[in-house]
Amino acid sequence: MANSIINEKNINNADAVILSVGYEKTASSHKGTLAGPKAVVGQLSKQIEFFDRKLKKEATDFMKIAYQDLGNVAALSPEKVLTKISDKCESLKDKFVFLLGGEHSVSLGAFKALAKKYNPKDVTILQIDAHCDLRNDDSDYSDDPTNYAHSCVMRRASELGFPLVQVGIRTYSTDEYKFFSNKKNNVTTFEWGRGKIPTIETILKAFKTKYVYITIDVDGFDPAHMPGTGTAVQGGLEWWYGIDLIEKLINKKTLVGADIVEVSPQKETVLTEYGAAQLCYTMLTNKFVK
Ligand SMILES: [Mn+2]
Repeated sequence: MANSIINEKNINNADAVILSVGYEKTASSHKGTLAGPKAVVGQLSKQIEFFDRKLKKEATDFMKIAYQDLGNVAALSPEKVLTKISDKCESLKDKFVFLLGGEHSVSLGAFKALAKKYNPKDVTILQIDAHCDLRNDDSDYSDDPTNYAHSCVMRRASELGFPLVQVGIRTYSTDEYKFFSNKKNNVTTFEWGRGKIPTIETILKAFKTKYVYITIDVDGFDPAHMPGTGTAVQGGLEWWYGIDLIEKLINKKTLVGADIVEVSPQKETVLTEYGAAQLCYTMLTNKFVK
């Protein structure tokens, strides 16, 4: 077998476990995230250079990464999938779990497991996303409403008690606007467009806890960098701004988990899955470098 960033077969020996969750049941517009995790893992295995240009080290020399697939969960209800994810994360106990979706709703499985391991008030979630995902339910656009849709995931996270820092936001509903404007909900929203783009230092100041979790919906980035996603919105994060933000946050705080969601592979280009693999690699190398 050719070498890969995923370089450890035995989970017990791994620093981190990449957990694949192909799921897209509540996706509202363009489907296709079911194939996301496999495509990202393909890029991680074959395309990512081991030599880290920033660290000037071989990543596979200092970190051991294992891989698990949650299996075929496509037909399950959102509630069942979330329980499965959260049980799986809990069973990986002391391991750093890196979740690959799937639609954004899958992150809630990781949040639920995290809420058992830590006091949610001590873990701030950085959400890079075009959308707030702060809906109470998806009844305004779905005929079969649920509280566990991708557009509700950060509302559920907030209800669990996690402080949220949202970056790249450029579309939201009245209810979402009211929710993040209410100080009691502990949501800091950095919008893109309609004003000046914040400095990275300004964003970092919004993190008041030692522990952080990063959830990246790839539509948070500009579609020029991440075209393959279900609900693309113009004018997102520039690539190196995003990388810089992630690196600085991980170097300042303690990263306790992460996910990348909403990758929907395209026929024309592998740019999105390659970008997602780069983001995954960036988070893991900055977390585990010795
Ligand atoms: Mn999202």
